[in-house]
Amino acid sequence: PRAIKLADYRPPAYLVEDVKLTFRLDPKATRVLSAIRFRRNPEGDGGPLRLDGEGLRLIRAAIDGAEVTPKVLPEELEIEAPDDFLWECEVEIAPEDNTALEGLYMSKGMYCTQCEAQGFRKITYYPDRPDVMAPFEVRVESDLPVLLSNGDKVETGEGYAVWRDPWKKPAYLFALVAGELIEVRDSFTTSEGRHVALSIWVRKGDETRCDYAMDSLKRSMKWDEEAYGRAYDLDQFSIVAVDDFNMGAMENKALNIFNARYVLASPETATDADYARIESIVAHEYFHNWTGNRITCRDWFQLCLKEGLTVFRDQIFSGDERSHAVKRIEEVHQLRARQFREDAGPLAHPVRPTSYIEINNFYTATVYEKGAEIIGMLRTLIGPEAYRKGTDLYFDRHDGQACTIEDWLQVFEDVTGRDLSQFALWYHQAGTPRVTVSHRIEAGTLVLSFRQEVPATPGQPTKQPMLIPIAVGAIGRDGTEVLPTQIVELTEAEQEAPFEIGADDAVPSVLRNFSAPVILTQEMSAEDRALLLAHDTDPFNKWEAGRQLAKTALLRMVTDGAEPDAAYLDALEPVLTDDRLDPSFRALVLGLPSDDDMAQTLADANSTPDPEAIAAARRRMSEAMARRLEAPLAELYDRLRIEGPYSPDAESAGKRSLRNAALSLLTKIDGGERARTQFAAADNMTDEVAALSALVRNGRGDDEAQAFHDRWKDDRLVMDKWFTLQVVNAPGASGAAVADRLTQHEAFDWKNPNRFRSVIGALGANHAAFHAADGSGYRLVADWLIRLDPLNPQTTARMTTMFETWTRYDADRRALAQEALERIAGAEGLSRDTSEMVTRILG
Ligand code: DPP
Ligand code: ZN
Repeated sequence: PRAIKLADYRPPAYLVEDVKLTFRLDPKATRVLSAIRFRRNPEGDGGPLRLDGEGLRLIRAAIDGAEVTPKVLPEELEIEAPDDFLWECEVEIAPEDNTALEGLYMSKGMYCTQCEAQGFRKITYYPDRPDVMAPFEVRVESDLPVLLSNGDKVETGEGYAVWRDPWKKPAYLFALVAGELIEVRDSFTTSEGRHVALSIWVRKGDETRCDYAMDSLKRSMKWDEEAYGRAYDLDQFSIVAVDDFNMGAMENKALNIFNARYVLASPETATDADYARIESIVAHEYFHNWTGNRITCRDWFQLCLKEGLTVFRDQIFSGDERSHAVKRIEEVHQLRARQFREDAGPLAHPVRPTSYIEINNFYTATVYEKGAEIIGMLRTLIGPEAYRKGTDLYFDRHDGQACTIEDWLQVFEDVTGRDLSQFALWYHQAGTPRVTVSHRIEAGTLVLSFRQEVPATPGQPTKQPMLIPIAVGAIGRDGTEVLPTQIVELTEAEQEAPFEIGADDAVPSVLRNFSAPVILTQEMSAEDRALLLAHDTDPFNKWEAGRQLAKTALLRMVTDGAEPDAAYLDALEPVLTDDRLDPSFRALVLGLPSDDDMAQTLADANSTPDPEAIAAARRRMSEAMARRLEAPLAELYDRLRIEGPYSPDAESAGKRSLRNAALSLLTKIDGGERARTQFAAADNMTDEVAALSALVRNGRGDDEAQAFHDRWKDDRLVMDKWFTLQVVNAPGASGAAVADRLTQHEAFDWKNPNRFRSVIGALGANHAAFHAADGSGYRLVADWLIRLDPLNPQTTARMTTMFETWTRYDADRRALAQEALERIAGAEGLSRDTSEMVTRILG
């Protein structure tokens, strides 16, 4: 397969004036009739009309009413055409046979679509590229009661409905839904006085679980008006929940389609984490209405233009709704776990890639999360007011256009007069920058010395120094802040920054609030870290100090067989018992770095990680924490019990998270008594799952797992949790056997992406199990990926990333992983998606 290159971008030969579609729905033989007005693009190359199309049966085609016979190739159609004409075409497709879940497909009797990035070409012939934007009118014909498409409904009658979307949009934002759906209704009046009907469409029985998504939607609409001055622009906005969905959700204009797990929630069935994710994903997709839909991407290399920005927007929204400090720690935790890992391995790529074989493989942590970090750094560098001026200008200047990263950066250059060319390297250079800092204090001046280096990544052997905003402060020996937060702009490979602190001793607090996505190396004594853990005014660095202490202690346990560090355990107690601190923050401080994080840290230090030794060290450390902190943990566990009905608000969720963190530790030493009691009495899924997970982790949860199964066997979303938690928490290397056994369970519907991920994907989250010395984890995952690929290439390809760290490990494991990867690579008829991924991972 051919690589697509950014450098080869050419404007489209034809533009589309408007689109009329008619769908005659049928599971095996849906007819799609299109009437499209084309006009030659003066900026195009003057070539013939070329339309993308895949797996379509062409019934007939006409130009200005005269039947034509185009040249039909497997992935496109070509024909000589006049400069301005009406294209009419009829094709047949079979949604029921569409197991790839791209284009028009069926999920439990319901028709739905997923067109990003290139699914529309599986629906009809079209210039399926984001820089071709047009208004759509869609007529859906079917006996099903609910027929939906983008925009506002303009006509409806027996067996049909007509929808019109007046806003120009690219085909990837097209959507259609038809089925027996229940509507949950609400409304919102915009700041411009527009009355918007809001609907969430679900399957019967799910209508009681939509309140939180609806509430999140209304809060998002209001927030975007206040934070960005963006109001909604149609009279109708819908969300549809679908059980079979490859991704999280999709921002189709006025008709968002969601993986059901990110819509449906009730206290009995959803955890606090589920509620928080629903809130952020509803917001994310809604925010795309302006950042993605009204202004879209010129080509798919610019994906971060809409995704990085929209992730940044949903992050700040969630922080505003909950707690910025806690949210930031969670974001960084995710960033390190997913994006740093990606950036450190064979799949590293720039936030704006320059080449791809299958664009679906670039919906990555780098494009999304690092893309969001870039926006955050930009705002830090220019300040919130200039940032808002810049986004206002962006919306003014580019509304209705398909844009590039250059367009985005230009508005900020224009409002600030700043040259952002060095900053732009964040989009072009892959790899996580390493920043090393040391300090000295001379006559009341703190001098920080920085060094930066960006490691080589595939295709990019050498790098230039980046513009890195580093937030710094300092804490005096007595615990008071002697330097409030300042921003240092690193631009050179080596650089010094002096600060008057009026003291001769202080501990610098560097990279506050994680102001840049870098790996920071700072030699620091355990005493100094303990001082920051106790006194840093920056909540992120307060947490980070504890994490660094934990990491150092764990590393010594793994490499030197040391005992759990008593000083670390001592330093935890005052934080744990400080009731002025947010309970959810304290819960995060109790969390140890993940096994995968420890493995990467060892690999970075050129040492070979031993998954069993890492898991054993963590277990011993947790047990030591439980013993050392037993009294305060038990006290908190009793005191934080919430009386009265469940509420998903941040404060209650914070109490539950600290209480359940305490439970997790106490279960190591109390024989499982508290967890069993909590499990039996729980009136909400957060407490139920926490108790069961704690038991399973300690090999004590068999009866409870069975009880959970019997209670929830008819609830698909809760059953996903049941599968996942058994795999993730399986002790030692037993996880692969547990996963293998679960794949034989009658409820393991492997063709459903959520269920597949709940077992096979979950194994990737159990480090010791996936990397079991006998290769059983690698083999099991390879077997299942080979099985899924012919049906669903996109989900298969995504899950190959479980292997992206394979070169970190010892020769025996490497050989086993390579064997598994080569077996996937050699599978007959392997999809383009999976083939590209496996090739890159093998290197
Ligand atoms: N554009 C979609 C999203 O990120 C892709 N899943 O919201
Ligand atoms: Zn998005």
